[in-house]
Amino acid sequence: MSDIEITVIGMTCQHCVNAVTEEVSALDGVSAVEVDLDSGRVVISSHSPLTEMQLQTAIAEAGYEIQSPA
Ligand SMILES: [Cu+2]
Repeated sequence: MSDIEITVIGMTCQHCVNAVTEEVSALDGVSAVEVDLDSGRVVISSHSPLTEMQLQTAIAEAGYEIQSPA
């Protein structure tokens, strides 16, 4: 179990938060996703390690961008 923290650019409302949460939650091993709308900070709890590529793809699927890589 590990926690990964990333910063996502472009989220403006609860809908954005939901979209990011949904995409990241769908990744293998992810047990929890916590999104702070104001700071753009996303904390991901995962049972298996996630690659930067996986995260980038998930965030892009949701329509946003990672500012600082994990
Ligand atoms: Cu939104």
